[in-house]
This record gives sequence, structure tokens and C-alpha cells, in this order.
Amino acid sequence: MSPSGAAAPAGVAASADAGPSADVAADAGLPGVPAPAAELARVAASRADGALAAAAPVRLDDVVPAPERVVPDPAADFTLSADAVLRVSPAGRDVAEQLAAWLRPATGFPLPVADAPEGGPLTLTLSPAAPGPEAATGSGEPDGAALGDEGYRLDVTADGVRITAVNPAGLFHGAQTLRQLLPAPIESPTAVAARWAVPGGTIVDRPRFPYRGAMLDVARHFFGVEDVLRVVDHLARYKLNHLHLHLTDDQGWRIAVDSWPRLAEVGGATEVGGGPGGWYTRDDYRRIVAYAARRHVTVVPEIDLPGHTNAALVAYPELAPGKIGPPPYTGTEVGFSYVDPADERTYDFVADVVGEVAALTPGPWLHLGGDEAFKVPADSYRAFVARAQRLVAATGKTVVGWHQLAPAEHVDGRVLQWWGTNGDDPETADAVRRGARLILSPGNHAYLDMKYAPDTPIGHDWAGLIDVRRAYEWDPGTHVRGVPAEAVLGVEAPLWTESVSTPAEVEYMLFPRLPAVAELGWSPRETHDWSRFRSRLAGHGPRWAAAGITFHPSPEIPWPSTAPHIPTQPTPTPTPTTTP
Ligand code: TNX
Repeated sequence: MSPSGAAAPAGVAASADAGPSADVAADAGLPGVPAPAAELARVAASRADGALAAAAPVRLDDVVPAPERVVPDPAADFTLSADAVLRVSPAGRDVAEQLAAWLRPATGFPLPVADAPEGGPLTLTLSPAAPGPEAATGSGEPDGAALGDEGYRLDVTADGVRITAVNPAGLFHGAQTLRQLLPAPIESPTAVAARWAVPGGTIVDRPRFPYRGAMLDVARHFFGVEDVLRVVDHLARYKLNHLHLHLTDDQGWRIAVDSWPRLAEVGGATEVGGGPGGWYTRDDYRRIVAYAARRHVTVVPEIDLPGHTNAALVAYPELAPGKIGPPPYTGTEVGFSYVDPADERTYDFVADVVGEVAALTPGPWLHLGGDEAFKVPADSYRAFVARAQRLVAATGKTVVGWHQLAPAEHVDGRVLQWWGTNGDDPETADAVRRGARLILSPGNHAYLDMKYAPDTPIGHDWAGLIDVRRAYEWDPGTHVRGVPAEAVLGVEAPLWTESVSTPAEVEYMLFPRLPAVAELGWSPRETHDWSRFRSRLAGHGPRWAAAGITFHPSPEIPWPSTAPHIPTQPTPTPTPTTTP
């Protein structure tokens, strides 16, 4: 079995250059999985054409997620020209290089980056005294502390654009905002003749919640490194800062563990529908982590325990109750497998696995799963979780787990990921009273594996249909009864992949709902307004089309008439930038 990244069959660890027609072939004949690729409205214009170049000018308040404060100045529009230089304080150089790399292909401008914090016309300044939100309207004193770790200020005048932040993460978010303020053809991978105008005025912005994430289930269907990197780019566009990787499940074990090598070598060789699966070597995983870190995205690895472990039991029958290994599983049922909580060897396994994964992971979190262990009696489940939580804590990481962990004892800092569909959940509220914080992923709003509509060709509907409005219309601060907003760490949109098997299908389920959840995590509640959100989001259709991103052209969104451009022939998805 070859690890990920090595030549995996087309459409399985499909690299981003495998086009939709390869996807169709790969989908054909998977039991229980419709062949969706041919039916999906593929919006993947790989080349911007005249229609895109004529795209409407962007307004300063068109940004998604909505900024905290926007003060337009229509008299101060700026136009980027071929001789522009990016000037940056040294510690912000990497952000400036990324910004230049986003802008060069479509503009065709050289956009050199110079280590000099002044001089314009594009200036990125890191400053501990970056002006805070009060400064936008002229009231109050500049206050660096107010922008915090991820905030930024963006000033556009006729002479240029200045982004100011306290930290590189803030500069990065400001650079993503600037990218959105340029006309949609800026997303074209090839040069376009356009006037590169940026609307004048000031934006001062910072996030509502510190944790804003998405989850990719790489266990039900495996996705290769390049596909994951592309998802990281999607998150970063919308200021999401965590990528949760669901690395293990009944259908496959996707991360190399040196002390238990058969987990990946044997447990990684399967996936839903019978495809060959795959797994990440330590270097593959490091590459994902480093690529994400450069985009200010933290990877949260999940090792799902004690249930969802059939692949581990196939690899190591000694972990199974009764020591009899099950056959490999490639279906989509849940809740039938578990590691033996009564055997000491199980805790050696947990300690070894979480120890190795923690050592490979620079971020503070380690997700223990904990969902749907239906066959484990409540008492042994609680005792198992308490012990597993302590083993994670011993690695120095903070425990995250699905909210089924709630009844177990508290460990310092632990975070529960709530995926319920009814906000009346006394058990979770009680765990919060005992010290837990929550990540909100309500199944009936944030689950991106749910169908948009009855005719969505892939996805589930157990939590209902989730159109864009449903993804948007809830408030993380008040969603679970008895849980105060201060206990909410943030939001996460999970994408389970029982029926999602190609990168194009991943994008189809993410867009346009991912930006809706991203906005709930970032934007102040006062900006929440469905009718304004849908019109802001509409302008992103031409961007995704120009970038070759597949999306669902939801009828709720007033897409501009020149876009989405639905090609009559599927066009290949461009290879993503994979600079480490
Ligand atoms: C429930 S949400 C699960 C997953 C499935 C998902 C499908 C959760 C923690 N567990 O095992 O993939 O539903 O929507």
C-alpha cells in the first residue's frame, strides 16, 4: 500500500489536477453512492474571459465575513498599477509575499516586495500600536491592544492601500480583505486586462470568536495532501483559522504511527465504497501543518475513540473485545465498533498514538472523538474517556471531543464540540458549568454534509436540509441553552465524506455555505443580516468561477448575471499553489 502523495489511483487520492471527468469515472459504480459529478452544476471557469473582466466594481462593504467597521470614502478609490511595490515591515514579509503571489497572475504586474514599512502604494505595517476600532470614525484614541491577535486596519486612499496589524495573522486577514476588494477577475490564474480599482475608505476589523474552523473527514474517503492544501486555502480566504482533520474511523486509519505501524499500513488500505484509501506519512502530515501555519490556520488532529475504530481493530485484533479482529468495513453505518476499555493494552495504544500525534502537531489541540460508541456501557465509556483525556493532557495538548464526552470528568481546558440539533442539552450545559468550553457545530445548521435541497445529488439529510440561509441563520452566542457566550470558543463546519469522494464534490458542499459559517465565527452579531449577506455573497460567485472553485449555484443567492459561468464542458480544476 502506498502512502498518500505517492501515486494513488485517479479519483481516490485525486490530486487537484484530476479533472471532473476523472471524477465521474471514479464515482461510477460505488454502492450506495450516486454518481454525482455529471449532475453537479460545475462552476469551474478556469480562464477569466471578457465577461469576467467587465465584472462590477466592488464596494467597501461587500467583504465576507462582514468586517466590524466599514467607513467608505467614494472620493478615495485607488487603482493598482503595473509599477506598484509592496512595502512591508520585516516580520510581515511572508504575508506580503503571499499577497503578491495572489495578485500577480491576474494583473501580470511584477509587484516586488520591499523591506520598508513606508513609501506605498501597498504598505503592510506591523505595529504594536496599530489603531483600534474606535479610530475608524475618529472617536477615541488609537489602541493597538483593541485589534488583538487577529485584527487589522485597512486604509484605502487615492495614493494607496495600507494594512496595519499587531501580528502577522492580522496582516494576513487584512490581505485577504484587500484581495476581495479587487474586482473578481483578480482570481484568474492568467493575466486579464482590467482596471484594478480598490474602493476608498477604512475598514477596522477583528474576530468575534477565537476559534473558527472546518472539519474534513479524510477517513470515510481519503483525500491526498494536495487536496487538503486546497481546502486550507479555502478556509484562509474566509478568515477561518482551524482545520480539524478527522483522521480515523471505521473505514480507514489515515496517519502513520511508528509504534503501531499496521494502523496505517493495514488500517489505511480501505475506504467507503471499496476504493484503495490511503494515509499520510509523518512528512505528509508535517507538510499539511506547515502549509496551514503559513496561512495562519492551526491543524486539529482527531483520533476518534473508543468507537469508530474498526480500521484499527482490523490492524490490531488484540484491541478488539474478545481479541477477534473484524473484517475491513467499507459501508456507512456507525456505532458498531470499539476498542476494549477493559484491557490495559488499549491504554498503551491510546498513549502511544496520542503521544506521536501530539509530537507531530504544533497546535494546542488534540481531538479525541468520543461520538457514537453505542456498544460501550455508559460507566465504562465515562471511565475510558476520563483516562484517555488524562493521556492527552499528559502530552501537553488541550482535549477536544464531541459533546458525548460531556458526562466524563472535567480536565483542565477541555473543549466540547457540540453537534446536536436541539439546543436544549442539559448534559452539555452541565459540563460547561464544570469548566468546559464549546465549539458549535449544530448538525442542522453547520453540517456541510447535509444536502442543500432534496435534489442535491450527494450528502445526507438526517439533520434536515441545509440551504445557505439555514447555514447562516443562527447565533453561536446563544444557541445552547444555559451556555453563556463567554463559554463559546467558536464555530466549526464539519464535512463528513461518506458520499463525498472527489475534491470537486468537497468544494460543492463547502461553497457557498462555508462563508456563511465563517461569518458567524468572525463578524459582530450587529452585522448579522440575511438580505445583506446574500447580496454580499453573490459577488463571490464570479470569484470562485475565476479561481476554478466548484460551487453550488444556490437559487437563494442573487448571483450577478455574468456569473456563475457554467461551462458546457467540464473544465479541469487548476492545480493549487502549494508553496510550503
Ligand atoms: C454523525 S457527528 C457522525 C459521523 C457521521 C455523520 C454523518 C459525529 C460526531 N458523528 O460519524 O459521519 O453523523 O452526518
